[in-house]
This record gives sequence, structure tokens and C-alpha cells, in this order.
Amino acid sequence: ARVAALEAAASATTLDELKAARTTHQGDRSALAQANREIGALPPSAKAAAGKLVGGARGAVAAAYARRQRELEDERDARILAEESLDLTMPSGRPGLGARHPLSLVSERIEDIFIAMGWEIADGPEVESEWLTFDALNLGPDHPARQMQDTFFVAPAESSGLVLRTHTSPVQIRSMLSRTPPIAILCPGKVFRTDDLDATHSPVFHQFEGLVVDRGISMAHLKGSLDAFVQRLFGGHIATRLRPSYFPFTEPSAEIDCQCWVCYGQDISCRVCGGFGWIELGGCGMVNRRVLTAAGIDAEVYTGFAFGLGIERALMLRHNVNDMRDITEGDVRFSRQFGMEI
Ligand code: FA5
Repeated sequence: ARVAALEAAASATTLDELKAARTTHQGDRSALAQANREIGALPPSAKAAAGKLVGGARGAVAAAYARRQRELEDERDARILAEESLDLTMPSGRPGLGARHPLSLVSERIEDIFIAMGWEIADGPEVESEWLTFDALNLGPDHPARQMQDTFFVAPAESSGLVLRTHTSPVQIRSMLSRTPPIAILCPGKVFRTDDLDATHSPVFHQFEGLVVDRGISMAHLKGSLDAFVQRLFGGHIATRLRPSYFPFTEPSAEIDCQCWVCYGQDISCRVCGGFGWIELGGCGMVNRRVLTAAGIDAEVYTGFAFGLGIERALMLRHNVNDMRDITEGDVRFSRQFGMEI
């Protein structure tokens, strides 16, 4: 039994095998345990010799199993160390870099241009009072032009007095109410209209609003500011052109066109203007005196001009983007193309 137990210990190659062998050869039902129990039944003269023999065998077997246990545990530890080792000097994959959205880049560029001219940046909330969005801008409840901008009303519709602003023009009123002339502010921001998303429209888009109020401000100041702006944004000798138009909050009002910076109207196949030579940027005009009055400015003393331009369309024209959905979807591969070149 001693020899069989020692052989089983030596031939166990895993800890599980050793455990099984130990149960067989050292457990309560093993031959050695059995022999140990039988010593008590032997005649006294034989007891001492039998005890020595069995005890010696059990001691040797226990020592052999303990030794083999240590050997197998050492082997297992060495194997785990080898298998689970980490090479900390191995080069790792770099995390993918993001990219700034071209709308953020172009907005900052536009802000910088006006800040350099001494204007201040102003802002207002996207959920805006109906009064500031329409009434104070000379768009009374029954004014037909109120339908010009399709509005998201905040529930309960038409009685909450709140809308998602349809343009950045309410910031004109906020600025006049909170400042005293001379005022020169630029407000970039998000606006909302119930337009369906398609290649040239989005229900959420961006505008920037400009407002200047002081003594003696005229259309010439408006034209000069717009020229300075487009020349800094598009470069060179690009001019603007004002076409008569209508907005309830300005009088007179105009659409702003900017000269094509690619072909100056010389190329019928021009990808930006199609040879037309002018690109529409937004609306502008002299602040209606009713608007000045609603905002607490003395219209006998002060005059002002304002403009509101759409950023997405300017960006599309500037960078040959054919579909506005590319701008709104937020795919980083789209943003990455712009880099610092805006
Ligand atoms: C206005 O929103 C006036 N508040 C602008 C203004 C300000 C006039 C101050 C006078 C004085 P309009 O609705 O035309 O005007 O919009 C201005 C620009 O926003 C448009 O020229 C166009 O570039 C852009 N725009 C309008 N609707 C959308 C749309 N659904 N998606 C993307 N851009 C749009």
C-alpha cells in the first residue's frame, strides 16, 4: 500500500489528479487507514511493531503528497506567469482623434472678425418668448408676415407664450433692453423652423445676427460692415450687394448678396454660383423705428442697422457641400475634411 501510494503521488501530473490519488491512498477508506484501524485488534506483542510500520508508511506518504503538491503548484504558477505576462513596451493602437465641427470653426471665425472690429458677442435663449420673437419685432398677432417663419410652439401651443426661436432677431430686443447706445453686437446661435430636412433645409440651423445702434447710423455703415466682413471671410476684393426686400422689423429692408469668390461671375460652369456671380447670404435693413421704440430706445435720437445670415448655407457654398444633411449628421469623417482651412 505504501509503494502504491507513493507511485500514485509521483505519477500525478495535475493538481486534480493528485487530489484524486490522495483520496484513494490517504483517505478514510484507503488501505493505510484500514491498516491503522486494525492495529488496535492485534495482540499486544505485535502492536508496537505494526504501529511503527504503519505509522512510518503514513508519514512517508503524507510527506510525499505534500512535496508533490508543492511541485505541481510551482509548475502551475510558472505557467500562469508565462501565459499572462504583459509586454509594457509593445506599441499600442492610438485612440482615434475627433475633429471640430466645421460649423463651430466657421462660427468662431465669424465671431473673431466682428470682435476685431470692436463688436461684442451677445446671446439669448433658444426657448424664447413669443413677444420677443415676433411682437416686439413688429410682427403683431395678425401680421401676415408672422406666417413667413413656420414656428414650433412650446406646449400648450399658442397659450404658453413660448416658442423655439425662429431667428436670432429676438436678441436684438434683448440687447437694446439691457444696454444703452452705442450698441454693436453679434449673436451667433441655433434657430428652429418646422421645415423638413432636405438638401437645402434643416429644422434646426444656425444664424448670426448683427445689430448696431447709435446716433447717425445709416445704410452706408451697414454696407461698409458687410463688405468688411465678407472680405475678411472670403478674402480679396469681394463686395456685397443689397437687393430691396421686406422684413417687418427693418425699414428699408434688403437681401444681402455676396460676390462669388470663385469666378466673380465669369464662369458659367462655376460650382459655387453657376456663373450668376452673386450668392444670397441673408437679410438686413435699418431697424424699424417701431422696433427701437418697443425696445425702449429713443427713435428721435438713435438709428440702427441689423442683419441676419444663415451659417449652413454660407458653409455649403464656401466648401462645395451639396447636401445640408452632411452638416447635421455629425459623421467625424465629414468634419475631418475641414481641418484648419475654414
Ligand atoms: C430672417 O430670419 C431674419 N431674421 C433676418 C434679418 C435679421 C433680416 C435682421 C433683417 C434684419 P430669413 O427667414 O430670410 O430671415 O432667414 C435668414 C437666412 O437663414 C436665410 O437667408 C437662409 O440662409 C437661412 N435659412 C432660412 N431657413 C433655413 C433652413 N430651413 N435651413 C437652413 N438655413 C435657413
